[in-house]
Amino acid sequence: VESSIPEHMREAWRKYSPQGFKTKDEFEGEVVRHIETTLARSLFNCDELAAYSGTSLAFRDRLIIDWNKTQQRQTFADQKRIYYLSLEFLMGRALDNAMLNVGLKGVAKEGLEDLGFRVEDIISQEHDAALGNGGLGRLAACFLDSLASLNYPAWGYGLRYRYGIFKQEIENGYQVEIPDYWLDFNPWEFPRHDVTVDVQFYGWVNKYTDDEGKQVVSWQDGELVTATAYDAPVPGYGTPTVNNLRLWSSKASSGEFDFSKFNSGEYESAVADQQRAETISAVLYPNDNLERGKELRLKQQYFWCAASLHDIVRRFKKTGRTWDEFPDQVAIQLNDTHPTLAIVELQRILIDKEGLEWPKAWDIVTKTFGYTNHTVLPEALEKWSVPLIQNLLPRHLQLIYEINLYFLQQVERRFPKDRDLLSRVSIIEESTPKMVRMAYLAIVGSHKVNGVAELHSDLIKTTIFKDFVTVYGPDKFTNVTNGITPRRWLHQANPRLSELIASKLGGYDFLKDLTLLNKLEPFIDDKDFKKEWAEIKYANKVRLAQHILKTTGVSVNPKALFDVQVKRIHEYKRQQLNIFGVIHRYITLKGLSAEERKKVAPRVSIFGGKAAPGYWMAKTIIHLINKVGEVINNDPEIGDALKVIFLEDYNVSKAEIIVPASDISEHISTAGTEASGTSNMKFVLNGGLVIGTLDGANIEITREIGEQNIFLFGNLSEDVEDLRHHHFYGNYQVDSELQKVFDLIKSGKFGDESAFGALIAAITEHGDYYLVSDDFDSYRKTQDLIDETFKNQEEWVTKSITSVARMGFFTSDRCINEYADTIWNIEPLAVADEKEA
Ligand code: 9GP
Repeated sequence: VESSIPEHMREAWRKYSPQGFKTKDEFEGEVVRHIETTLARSLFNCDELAAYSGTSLAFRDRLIIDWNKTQQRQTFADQKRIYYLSLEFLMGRALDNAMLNVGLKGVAKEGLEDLGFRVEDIISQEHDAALGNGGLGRLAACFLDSLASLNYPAWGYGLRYRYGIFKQEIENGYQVEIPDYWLDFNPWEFPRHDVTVDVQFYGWVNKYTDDEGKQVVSWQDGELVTATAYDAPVPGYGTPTVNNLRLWSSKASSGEFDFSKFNSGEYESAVADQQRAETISAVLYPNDNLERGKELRLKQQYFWCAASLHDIVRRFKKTGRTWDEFPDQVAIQLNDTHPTLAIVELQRILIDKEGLEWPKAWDIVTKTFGYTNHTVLPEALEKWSVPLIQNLLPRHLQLIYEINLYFLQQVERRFPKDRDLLSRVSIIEESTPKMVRMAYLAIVGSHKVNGVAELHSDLIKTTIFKDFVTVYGPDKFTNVTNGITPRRWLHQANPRLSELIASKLGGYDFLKDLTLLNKLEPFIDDKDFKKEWAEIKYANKVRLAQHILKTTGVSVNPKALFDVQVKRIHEYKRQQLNIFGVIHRYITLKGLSAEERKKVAPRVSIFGGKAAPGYWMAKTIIHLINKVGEVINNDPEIGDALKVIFLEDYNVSKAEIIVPASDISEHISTAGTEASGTSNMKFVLNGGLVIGTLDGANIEITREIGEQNIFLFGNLSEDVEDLRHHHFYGNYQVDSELQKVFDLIKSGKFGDESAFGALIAAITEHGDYYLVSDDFDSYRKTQDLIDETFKNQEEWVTKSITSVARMGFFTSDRCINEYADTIWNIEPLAVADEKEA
C-alpha cells in the first residue's frame, strides 16, 4: 500500500505530521490550545475539570502519534498477533498512567503549575474506567500494560458499557447502588464510526442444496444489531509501542429493516428497537464469581464475540494468506468462559461462509484459541440453557451439537464403552432443561487451558476438569501464575517508594525487570534506608487517614497498625471471619483494665468492597461491618485501641491510596477457593505484610518471600472436603471463642440481631461451608502474633523490605512472556528506539 503513494505526497505528509509535545512550553501550548478550541473555554472559566480535559487531550495527541506508528509497524511486520478477549477491563484512570508511561509526568507537573494547577488535583478529576468487577478485570488491564510494555503486537477486545460497575454508597450501614455513567466526557476513546459489524440474533436456519449440488447453510431473518468500534490507546512503559483496546458499542442496525418501520409510520416501535439494541452494551453485570444465566448477558457475549471475530478475520483476510496460516497469524485468548462463543463463531465463519470442510476448520479453530480458567466455584461456572441458545443463536446451537458429537466420537474411539465418561465430558448436560457447559466447550475448542496459580491449576486438573485430563492427557493443561504491573501498582501508586528503590538500584530499570528488586537485599541492614522506608509507609498511612476522615468522619491514628481487607465481598473470601475476629478483639479489650489496654498495639481494621446487588449474604456482611464500626468507634473506653472503617465505593483509584498504606492485608479465603488473588501481590510489593490462608497465589508468595515474612493460618485445601463432611455427619461444635462473638451479636449490641441471624446460622446450622469456625482459632492466634511482631518495628521493616526484594516473580511481564512462549507462540516486535518515549 505504502509504495503506491507518490513520494511528493509522502513528503508533505511527513512534513506536517504532528510530533507531540516534548518540552514544558510545548505542553502548555497544547493544553491551552485544547482548552480554548476543543473545549471552547478560556482562562476565565477553566476549572480543574477543564484543565484535566486539556491535559488529557494533550497527552492523547502524543499517544496517538505513537499509536498510529505502532499499528503501521505491526501491519507491515505482518507477524502473529495476540487478541485478548475479556468482558471486563478494569482500567482505572488513564491520565496518570499515560504521563508515567510516556515519561513526561515531570513536564506536565511544571506546565500545570505555570497554568495555576496542581498535577495531583488534575489527575483526581478523572472518572475511573470501571468496566470490571474485580480481579478478573484488573488482571486484563495489567496484561494490556505488559503486552504494550514488552512490545507484543496485541489487541484487547471488550464491550463499551455505558454503565460500569455501580457506585457504592452506604446508608444506615447498608450498601446502596448508584449507576455509574462514566462516558460524559471521555477523552481516551476514539469512536470509529467507519468500523462496524452487523451482528445477527434469533431467526432460523435454512439448509439446502444449491444448483451446483453443494450443501448450503444459511442463518436467516431475526434481528441485526450494529457493533461500532471505540478504540482506546494502551501505552507501554518506556517504549513507543501503543497498543489498541477495542470496545464495541451496540445500536440498532441502520439497514432497511428500521427505515421501513419509519416509512410506514411505526415510530414508536422503531425507537423501541433502537433502545433494545442499545441495551446490549448498556451495563456491566455486577457479579463477581457468580453467573445468573440471563438472556441479555448471553446477548452481550455473542455480540462482542461476533464483532471481534469479524474484525480479526477481516484483518487477516487483508494479508491475502490462506486459511491454513490463520493460527500462525492469530492467537486468541479467552479470559474465562465468557468469550467461549467465539470458538463456535469462528467455526461458523469457516464452514458456512468460507466453505471449509469440518475437520480442517476445526483444526484451525483449536490451534487458534487458548482458554484461561479463573475459578473452581460451582456458582461461577457458566452454563447456558439449550432452549435459550436455540432461540437466540439457532445456528450456533447446531454447531455446538456437532462439535460435541465430533468430540465424543473421538473419546469413544479412545475409551470404547465408557458410557459414564462420555456423559461426564459431554458439552451438553442432560438436565431439564438441557444445558451447555461453557467451560467444557472452551476446553474442547482450545489447544491449551491454564489456571492462574499453581494450586488452582492443580485443582482444576484433579477436580472440575479431571476427566479432560484423562481424555487429552496432562499436557493440554498448564499454569500461568498471575501477576500485576509494577508501573501502576508501585511506580504510580507509591511514587516515593519507587523513587527510594530507584535511588538504591541506580535507576528505574526494575520497573521493566522486576527481578532486579532482589538487589535491595544488601540494604536490609542500612539504617538510613530502613528509616526512609518506614517514613514512606507512615506518610502513606497519613494520606489514607486523611481520606478516612474526609469520607467517614472517623479520625484514626496513623501510628496504629493498619489492617486492610479490600476486595469484592464474598462468603468465600471470608470478610465475615475478619469482622468476627474484630468483634472478638473488642470483647477482649473490654475485658482489660484501662492500664492494660494502653499496652495493646492499636489497630485500625479497614474494609472495602462491593457486594453483587443480588447477593444478600454479602450485603449482610457489609451491614455488620458498618454496625460494628459504629459501636466500637464511639466507645470511649476503646479510643485508639481499635477502630473499624468501611471505605465506600472501593475501586482502582482508591486502591492506589489504600494499598501503599497497609501494614497487614488479609487474604483469608477458605483454602482451595481463591483461584489466585492479585491484591495480595500489590500489598506485598508496597511493603505491606500479609495474613493469609494456604490458598491461590499466597502459596507462591510464601515460596518467594519466605515463610518467616508472611502470617499463614488455617486448614489446608486437601482437608476441606473432610471437614465439610464432618460438619454434617460428625460431632461438630462451633469454636467456643467464636460462640462469644455470636452471643454478643445476638444480644443486640450491634443493632437488631435478626439482621445478622443468617450469617450466624450459616455457621451454626447450615454446615459452615466456608469453614469459618474451623479456622477461627488459628486466625485469632495469628492475629495475636501480628500484634507482637508489630511492636518490634525494626523486625517489621526488615520483613517488609525483604518481601519487596523478593517479589520480582509477580510482575505481569513474567506472565505475559509465559503466555507468549507456552500458549500463543508469539514474539515481540522490535522497536528501533526503545527509550524514545
Ligand atoms: O476469583 C478469581 C481470582 O482469584 C483471580 O485472581 C482473578 C484473576 O485470575 O480471577 C477471579 N475469578 C473471577 O473473577 C471469575 O472467574
